Amino acid sequence: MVREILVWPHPVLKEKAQPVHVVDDSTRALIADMFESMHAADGIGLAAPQIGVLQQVIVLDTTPREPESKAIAMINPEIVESDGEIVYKEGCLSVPGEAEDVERSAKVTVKYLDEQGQPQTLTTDGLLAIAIQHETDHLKGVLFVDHISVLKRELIRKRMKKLKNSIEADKPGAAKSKKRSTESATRSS
Ligand code: GNR
Ligand code: NI
Repeated sequence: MVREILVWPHPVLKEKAQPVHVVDDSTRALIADMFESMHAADGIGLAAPQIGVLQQVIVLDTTPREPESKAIAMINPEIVESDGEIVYKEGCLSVPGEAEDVERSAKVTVKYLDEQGQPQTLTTDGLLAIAIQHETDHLKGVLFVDHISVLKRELIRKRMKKLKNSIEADKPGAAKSKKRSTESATRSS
């Protein structure tokens, strides 16, 4: 089932996710929903808090268009080693339409449980390493906007407010709020 992705600054996105104690069918159902929601939104990663679930679960697929897509699910992921630096223009499904340079480690080693509850270790670099850091940040209540300047963050906050107002104005039976959203859009631009 495709789930709704929360948009920053939704309060749940700032919360810490809890570790998964038992990997069972409910965990695997959550992972299936996360893959479906990520692919529907054209993302390369998704963390459970983005669909309102405060559990330490992330999914990744940095090559969704390739026939041999390397889709990975990680439960309780922990970065145990980091090396080097890389700057990359990051986006986030919870901050739609925005992208900013973020500095990350170039190479990471991550320990996690797979969908069978088996412990795994992966060392990787490139976009996958960036995505792993982006997703593990989500589990700590941290978004890419927390890595950029206050000025840029506050500009994005204003644009997210406008976006929220315009979405609410488009909902059925919200004819009155449409006028308000136009006013606030005018004020803040
Ligand atoms: O789809 C996504 N693209 C992306 C691009 C650069 C760096 C990180 C990402 S992750 C993002 C999906 C998302 O929001 N995951 O939490
Ligand atoms: Ni994100």
